[in-house]
Parts: sequence; structure tokens; C-alpha cells
Amino acid sequence: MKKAFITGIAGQDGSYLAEYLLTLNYKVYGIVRRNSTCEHQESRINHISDKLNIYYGDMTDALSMAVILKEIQPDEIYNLAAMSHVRISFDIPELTTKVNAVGVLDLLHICKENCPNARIYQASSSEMFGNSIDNDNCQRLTTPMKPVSPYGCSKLYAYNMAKVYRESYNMFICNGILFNHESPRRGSNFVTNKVVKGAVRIKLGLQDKLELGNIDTYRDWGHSKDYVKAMHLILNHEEARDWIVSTGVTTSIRNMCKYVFEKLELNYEDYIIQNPKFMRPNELNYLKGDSSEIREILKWKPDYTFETLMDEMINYWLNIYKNN
Ligand code: F7E
Repeated sequence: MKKAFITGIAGQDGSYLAEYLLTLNYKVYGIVRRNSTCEHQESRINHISDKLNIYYGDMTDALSMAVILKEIQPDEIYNLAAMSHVRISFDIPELTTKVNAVGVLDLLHICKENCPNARIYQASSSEMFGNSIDNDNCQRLTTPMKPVSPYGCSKLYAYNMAKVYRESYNMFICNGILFNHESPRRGSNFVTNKVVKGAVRIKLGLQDKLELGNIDTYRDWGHSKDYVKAMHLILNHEEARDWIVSTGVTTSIRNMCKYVFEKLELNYEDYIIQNPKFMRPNELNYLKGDSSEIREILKWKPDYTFETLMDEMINYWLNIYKNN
């Protein structure tokens, strides 16, 4: 039985990955942070909690991480823990750096000392590209990385450090550069779930307006369930290298709003208002990833389209509110 260790196991990606690895007969371990209100902390993994091995841990606590990894000796490590909200990273840049950058350095070094043969997946992000874009309007591994947020900078540090440890110590470390990926389990302060939840609440008469920031940016949105399968393929390939994971389809936030509201027979323009509170000091305007390598070499392809992803999220929120 292979052993997998997941940081961020209680998050959107961590919970889908844990489910997927259980179906592949892995023994799954993970860490969760201590939280003063524990009620909702593990809501995404409660349904499989009896099959998981969960420890308290934190990316900023290298001592506990070293003890846990020495004991478990995992075959595969998926580092999905992060302070993942780009706008909030402007408010808490230091914590963002400690968790997303220094925390990853600690993890890599702990692995080098305690479990050097473990295969390590680092959750890298399309936010590392900033506003860099190739002539064909795509981002790929060779596109210059010029982040425009504390979050993007922290992820770029970790990305480079993962490569340094791979090349210096011959460790099996891979970066998956994932473009935006969503699901009903997405936090509702990210734009897709915020819009879907808000539109459903408006439809049901529970809310009048929806306040957003800049709706003229573009994102390449996939489904988290498809993307965690890519993570597993990446670690099980013969070569340790970096990959782009994306749909190759880009949609503006405005068009996403239009789609969601129209599905609910509403006109988005009647309900959306802009609030500077949700604007960022600097913005990444356009993302569209070229994932041809992972499709050709690892035979990965997403099952969901933008439309089926949004439809699943709409139905999720309709069910939540209709059953309460
Ligand atoms: O924003 C705009 C916002 O917060 C998308 C994370 O998973 O993907 C995610 O980062 C766009 C931006 O995702 C609101 O300005 C408008 O242009 O859903 P988001 P993100 O910043 O792209 C990358 C790949 C990651 O790695 C990150 O961890 O939507 N927008 N109005 C808004 N965004 C939010 N959150 N809230 C609004 O009210």
C-alpha cells in the first residue's frame, strides 16, 4: 500500500485528492491546523475522516513537520497548503511569505534530511506569471514569470526552491503550475463561488445585490476534481519535471456572471455593483494556459467544461438553500 502525505488536506484540492487516492488504495495522511473554532475546519473531509490519518501541523512549524515525516516515511508528498487568497495576500504579505515560501523551503529541507526518496508535488500557480503573456495569448513553462502580488511572489520563491532542491540533491520534486480551479468546495470569497452563491441567494429572495471588484479580468477555470488527477499523474511519471495544468479556455469574470445569472433567469447587470473593497492594488488581467504537454505526454484531459463546472456549482447552492 503506497503512503501519501497531503498538506492542506482539509482544503478544496486536498479533500478531492484524498478521496481520489483512497480510490487508488493509498494510505492517506495529512495535517490540519489548530483552529479556535473547530466546527467547520474539517467539513470537506468529515465524510472520509475514518479512512484518513490526520495530524495537527502547520507550514510554519518545521519541528512538528519533521517529526511527522520521519515517522510516516511517505512515498508521495503533495504540498497543497497555502495562504491562497491573492487579494488578502496584500493585507498579510508576511504571513503569506512565511507559509507559502519559507514553509516550502522548510518542507523541502525536512524531506532531504528525513525522507529523501519521497516524491514531492509542489502546488505552483499561474499567478506567478503576473501580466506576462506569449504572442499567441497563452502562458507556458517558458513564459517569463513576473508576479504582481505578494501571493505570486511567495509562490515563485517556492517554485524556484523546488527546482533548486531537485537539481542540487537529485530529489524527485515536481511543480504543477495550475491555473484557476474551482468546485462547490471552493471558498466563497473566491470569485466563482461568490458569484454563484450570491446569484442563487438573489434568485431565492435572500439577497438584493452582489458586490464585486474588477469584473473585466479573464481567468482559465477548470474543476478541482480534474486537477487533482493531474497532480497524481505528475508524481507517477518517470521524470521529475514541471507541468502546466489548464483548460486552455479563458472567460472574463463579466461573462461568468452573465452565464450564472442567465441560468437562473436573471440579468446580472441588474444586481452587480462594484465595491473598491474587492479591488486589488495590482491586478493580473488575463490567464490562458497551454497545457499541451501534459495532455500529450501524460494523457491528462479535463472531464469538465466551464459550463458543466458552473452548472455543478449552481446546483450545489440551489440544493443547500432549498433544503434549509
Ligand atoms: O479572483 C476578480 C479578481 O480570487 C479571480 C487562487 O486559487 O487562482 C486563484 O486566484 C478574479 C480576479 O482568484 C471579485 O480581481 C472581481 O481578477 O477568484 P479569485 P485568483 O486571484 O485568480 C490562482 C491560480 C491561485 O493560485 C490562487 O490561489 O476575479 N474579482 N471581484 C474578484 N475576486 C474575488 N475573490 N472577489 C471579488 O469580489
